[in-house]
Amino acid sequence: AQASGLKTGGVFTPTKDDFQKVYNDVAELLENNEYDDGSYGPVVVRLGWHASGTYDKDTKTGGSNGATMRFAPESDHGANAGLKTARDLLEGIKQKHHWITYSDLWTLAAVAAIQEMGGPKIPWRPGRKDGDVSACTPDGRLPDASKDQKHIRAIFYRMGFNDQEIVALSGAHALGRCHTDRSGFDGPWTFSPTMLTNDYYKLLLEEKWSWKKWNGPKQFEDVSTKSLMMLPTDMALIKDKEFRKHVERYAKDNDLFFKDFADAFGRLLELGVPFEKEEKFIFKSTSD
Ligand code: ZEM
Repeated sequence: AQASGLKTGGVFTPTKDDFQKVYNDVAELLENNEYDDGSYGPVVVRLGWHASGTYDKDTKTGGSNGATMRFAPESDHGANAGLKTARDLLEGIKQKHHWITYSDLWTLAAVAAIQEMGGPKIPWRPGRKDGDVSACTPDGRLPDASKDQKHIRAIFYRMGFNDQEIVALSGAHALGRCHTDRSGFDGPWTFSPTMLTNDYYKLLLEEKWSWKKWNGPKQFEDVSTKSLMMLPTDMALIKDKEFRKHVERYAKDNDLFFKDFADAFGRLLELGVPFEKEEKFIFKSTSD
């Protein structure tokens, strides 16, 4: 395919249009009635999050730069179970647009998934470089769903996020579901797991939640339909007074959630990346 980037001294320099083409190709792959709830969007968002959420602000290691989840041991970390599905899905895009790095591709794809599932525009910029196996992060940098607010804060403060941003990012659990063969947990958080809305916060506050009686790991189910779930870490957001304040704000105001989610998610995807350019792109969604 003829790309529009100028060739300067034999080096291909992609333009915004080239990245928009990648966006469009990702968007086209997302919907698939054979997979989960009909979209690869949620698992692609999770790939972008787990590629980025390894960042440690003190040692300046981890983060989306490097795309080190391509390699063992990081690909085998328990938290990353199931993300091969998303990496394999995006491999075809990488083969077509060979000039893009995996690390730019995974984060751009997460932006495309959010926008295509009705979420806000996430300004994004290129500049990530792929690393090698030596840059793999140690296991344990991503959150453990069986834990409490103290653990959540330790993990997200290490990335440089505050309480409000933690709650805004957690709204991504409006999307997708837990799989017994990945995390061991089971079920979706909302009734519309392929649409980003503030339903996660509304359900946390409005439903009655009780422990699910089963052989699996400890999780909550909604008393009225028993078809939705919450992780112990999700419930911690309404048990903790400081977190709860923000759950209440986002439950009341979807626009506020979208604005704060876009800011925090955009920042998550950039943690630790040594960008050379300031300019960010806002991609057209297919529904625009
Ligand atoms: Zn999740 N997440 N997450 N998360 N997550 C799962 C699924 C998804 C936690 C967690 O342990 C789990 C954020 C924060 C936190 C998504 C996005 C984001 C699953 C189920 C678990 C267990 C995995 C499975 O079985 O397939 C914990 C403990 C978190 C913080 C305390 C943040 C932040 C996210 C993005 C901004 C998404 C989209 C999914 C659904 C994936 C899918 O395949 O459907």
